Order: sequence, then C-alpha cells, then structure tokens
Amino acid sequence: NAATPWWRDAVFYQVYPRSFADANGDGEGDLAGLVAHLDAIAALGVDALWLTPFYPSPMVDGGYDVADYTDVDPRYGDLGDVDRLLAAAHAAGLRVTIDLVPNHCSSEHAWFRAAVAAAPGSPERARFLVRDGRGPDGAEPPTNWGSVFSGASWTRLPDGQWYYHLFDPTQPDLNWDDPAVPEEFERILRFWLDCGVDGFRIDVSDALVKDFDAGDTPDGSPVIPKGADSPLHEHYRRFRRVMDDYDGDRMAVLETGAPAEDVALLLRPDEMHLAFDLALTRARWSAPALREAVEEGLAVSRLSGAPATWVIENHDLPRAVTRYGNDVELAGEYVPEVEEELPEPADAAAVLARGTRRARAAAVLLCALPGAVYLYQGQELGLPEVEDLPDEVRQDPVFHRTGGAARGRDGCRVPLPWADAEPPYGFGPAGSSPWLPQPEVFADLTRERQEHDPGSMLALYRELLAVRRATPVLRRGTLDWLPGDDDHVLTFRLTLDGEGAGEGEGAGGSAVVVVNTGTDPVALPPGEVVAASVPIDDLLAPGGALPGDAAAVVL
Ligand code: ISL
Repeated sequence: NAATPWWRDAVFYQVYPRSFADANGDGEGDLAGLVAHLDAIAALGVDALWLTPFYPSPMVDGGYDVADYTDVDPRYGDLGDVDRLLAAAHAAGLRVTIDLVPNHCSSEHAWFRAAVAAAPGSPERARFLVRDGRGPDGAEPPTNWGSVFSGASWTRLPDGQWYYHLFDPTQPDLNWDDPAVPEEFERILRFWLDCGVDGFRIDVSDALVKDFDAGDTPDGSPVIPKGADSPLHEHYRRFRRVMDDYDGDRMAVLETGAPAEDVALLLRPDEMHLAFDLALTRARWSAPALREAVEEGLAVSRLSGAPATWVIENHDLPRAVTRYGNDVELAGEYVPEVEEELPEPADAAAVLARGTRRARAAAVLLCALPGAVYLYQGQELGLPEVEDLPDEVRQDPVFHRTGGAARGRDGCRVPLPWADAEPPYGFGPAGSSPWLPQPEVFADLTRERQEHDPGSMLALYRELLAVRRATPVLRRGTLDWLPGDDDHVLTFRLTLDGEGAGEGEGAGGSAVVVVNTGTDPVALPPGEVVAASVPIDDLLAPGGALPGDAAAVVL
C-alpha cells in the first residue's frame, strides 16, 4: 500500500564508477560521466542506484581499499560532483545508495599508517586486529587462517607483531571491539546521510567480528560468529538508530556471501533493511538449480520478515551471458573455483548466442520475482565476460595473489560500450583509451545500437521493468510453485490481494511465470502474455508454445 517503504520492491542499478562513463578522457569513468548519462539509467525504469566505492583509494581492490571514507578519489571528481549527482538523480526520480566498507580499510588510510608507526599496545594499534605471533620470536602467525584472495590472512609489521586481513594485505581489518571504530563509522554514516544519500550497501557485513580464540581450523577458514548473539548486531542497531534519525526512508542492504541460514540470522527488524542473497548467482541454467535458489531467497525472507533480494550479476562474478552460455555453476566459495570449471568454449559465437538467449529468459525471471532486484551495469546490454584480457592489464588482486591461477574479476569490469563502431565505444571522448581494453564484440552491443533494436537486451529490460512497475503482483506477490516438468521447467504463480497493491494500482490479481530451461517447447497457461524473452507474437500464434531457453509472464 501507499505506506510500503520504497526499498521493499525497488530495482537497484549497480554502477561501477570506474567503468561507467569517462567525461574527462583519462580512460577511467568518473562522477561527471555518470551525471551526464543518468538519463540512460532513468529511461531503463529502475528506482535507485548503488555506487561501488568512489572514495580516495590506492585501488588495489577496485576501491574496496578505502583510504578516506568521507571524500572522493580525484580520478572520480570531488564532493561537489557527489552533490551534483544527488541533485540530478533525485530530480530524475532515482534514489542513490553508496557502498560502506566497514570490515577493512586501505593500508594507506591515516589510521593504519599511525598504527604502523605506533608502539605495540597503543590506541592507534587497537583500532586494528594486531596480535603477537606464535612460536620462537613470534615468527608464526597467530592462526592458520587464510585470506579470501588466497595466501595467509596475517602479515607481519616491522616490529614483529601481526595484523589480520580477511582480504588483501593492503586491506587491514578494523577492530570493531575498539569503541573508536563504531564511533568513526557513525560519523561516516552521518556525513553521507547529511549529503543526502538514500542508503548504503554494507560490504562484507557479516565479518566485522572474528573469534581469534578459536585458533587454528582444519581448512584454514576464519572463525566469524554471525549468530543472534554476535556483537555484530549491536553495531547494526547503532547504524539503524543513526539512519532513523534522518527524515525519509533511508535504507541499508547487507552484503554477504553466506548461505541462507546465516543470512536470515543476520537480518533483524531493528537492524538493516535488506540482505543480498547470492543464491541465484550460483545457479546454473537448469530448472532445479534455479528453483532451489529462488526457494533459498524466499526462505530468507520468510525467516527474517525482510523482502527477498534478487541478484544474477555483480562486479565480483563472471557475466551471466557467459555463465549460462558455458553451463557454468558458481561454487559457493570465490572466483578461483569458477575458473577451474570454465571449459574452453568450442565455438565462441554459439556460446554467446546460447548465453544471450538464457540471460534474456533469466531477465524475465528476475523481473518477476517479488522483493528487491539488483542489476549490474552492462547486464541490461547483455555484455559477456571479457575472458581474453591480457595479463598485463589485469588489476584484480584475485589474479595477482593467485599467481594468475585465477583470472579474477576484471572481465566483468570492462568499460561500458555506449556508441560508435570502435573503442572507446563512447565510454570516453574519441581517442581516449579505457583502463581495460574493450573487445570487438562490444561493437554490436553498444547502448546506441540497442536503443534502436526492439529485439535487443536493452529493449527487453526496459519492457520488463515497465511491466514490473505496472503490475504490483510481480513486485509483492506471494509465490507458489505449479506442477510440471520439474527437471526442465520452472512454473510459479504469484498472487496478491487488493490491499497489497499500491494506491491507484488497482486490484492485486495473479500472474504465472514460466521459465523453460529445456529444449522441448512447453504450453503456456491461458491468459495474456505481458512479457517474454522471445517475441510475444510468436507465442500467440495458434499452437504457440514457449520454446527452450525462454521465459514468459502470463496474467
Ligand atoms: O567473504 C566471502 C567469502 O568468504 C565473499 O563472498 C565476500 O562476501 C565477498 O568477497 C565480498 O566482496 C566484497 O568485498 C571485497 C571486494 O573485493 C568485493 O569487490 C566486494 O564486493 C573486499 O572488500
């Protein structure tokens, strides 16, 4: 109804600023480029933006190594650009959410520099997770835990103590048991809320508190208490009190790679509003896998009372077109696992065509799931993963720390193609060279080309988002599975009573969503086909049926 907070069923568009649009021609995207192209995002029909970090950073981890939480990296502009972005976005009806990185900062952050310079036991060191080592001279790290980016998670300081980093050695973890840390993050939250941001995506939100007393683990994985009694929740209650101090409905989404049970424990009504559930990103293109992932998202929602949150792409994962085209399933762990599984594509064009067909069907599914939806820039263009980046240009620490064993995440971060037949494809001024080279295949996938092609991925996303907006049952309905050929077809009904529909949106009603991951066509239920991944006219022909690798929504 009219009182439903906006974020419960919003569509968020994730902007990776370095790769969105480059206004000043230095090869890297910037906030001015984003402002200049806001109309393209608004025209897509989304409700909000999520910007990945744009703060001053040495950019070892794409900006998730923050050197100053309340400023803008000069490569992206300055605080004036943030004001201009907020004003322009709000004028276009878009909310703006930003990334908060509380688990770790950059080793270039003033606090860490001070900690390195200070003595063991000093208040400067207390802000980080610094410990004495084990064994003779403390030469052994305090635990055997490994870092997410491979290698050890402890690095030695010049005086012999060790500091903990869940990710790269240049990303020291903050000590949330030291009151200075939550206090500083309250200041940071207020700074951005005062600027007018509408919400936050909280990076690695489940890992702020570690249990070092647990000591070594059999597989070297860290011990991170996430349960109901973890001090974590005190921190999020504080975040929430700060956010509730502000007018309007500011929101936060927890980022976590955790399984559903843990995600549900993490979310509480007096804490953060949403949590990512990345199950869909891990499902391969098969009805049972997709059904299980949807179930998982719904279970989190049932257990927590928060809306489900649906994602198929982000800046950490191979693009959906490539995953589905190759039949790749993402292992729960991290990027390296994916790389092992990626088969050599027999025929790149065939893989692209198949992946695109499936990604179109996945788009229909995504936009017909009740709850909040996150899209990643370029997903609406059907961009494939760029798999052949030369080693010299790769930046991701996942690539570098594994000695190249894992290709890392650069392939989904290649600057967007906007227009023209050759690089930089309108990403920056003619003659500029994007920080990652764009592949030839981008020539066929520019936004400009797709604007004029009713059969394009862009046209499909626009249509889907318009239908979603006009059809409350797709955003807020209750989902029930319908029987069918479960191995190859995903069929569910969404229902919504009149009260659940928003003011002026008419009665609730019902819809049936059919996703065919098999090869045999399936009959559609009677009704009006309002959206499909294939031309709707084909489905309306006498005897029309939904072909393989396709999806439709029937009212
Ligand atoms: O912690 C994990 C597995 O143990 C991951 O799934 C984790 O949730 C994920 O790696 C978090 O990613 C985010 O933080 C990283 C950054 O490199 C990613 O780009 C960001 O999305 C470190 O800040």
